[in-house]
Amino acid sequence: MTISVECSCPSGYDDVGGSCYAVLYDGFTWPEAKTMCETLGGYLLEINDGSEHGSIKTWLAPKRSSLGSYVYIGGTNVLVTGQWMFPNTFNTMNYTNWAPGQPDNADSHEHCLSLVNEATFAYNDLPCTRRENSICETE
Ligand SMILES: [Ca+2]
Ligand SMILES: [Ca+2]
Repeated sequence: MTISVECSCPSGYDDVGGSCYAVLYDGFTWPEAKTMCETLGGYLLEINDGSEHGSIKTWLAPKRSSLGSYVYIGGTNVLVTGQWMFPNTFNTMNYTNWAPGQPDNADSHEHCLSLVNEATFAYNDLPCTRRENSICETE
């Protein structure tokens, strides 16, 4: 008897309802994480809508104890101040889900996007130079 398993995601990525996601646990700065995702054939996670955010929350829930306080995803306003866009496509982020009080651009120094490691996985702007885990996405 032969069982063939069709796996649509590259090695290291989880198949989450047809999308492919991977956590990098290496403590990269945001630019380093962006480069590493590209090296792994993907890009920093772009949450395109509430449905995708929901999938991400479900996928991350059992990983919370190993994630740290924040996890970097694709999103920056470093190119145009106040305008959040995806770094891979430069498209404006139409869907956002900010944590209460965010984005606060603390010390006028927060231009990179993260998810807060709590049940809602809401958004927080962080300095791009912190070392955090991060999430890659690929087709
Ligand atoms: Ca996406
Ligand atoms: Ca912030």
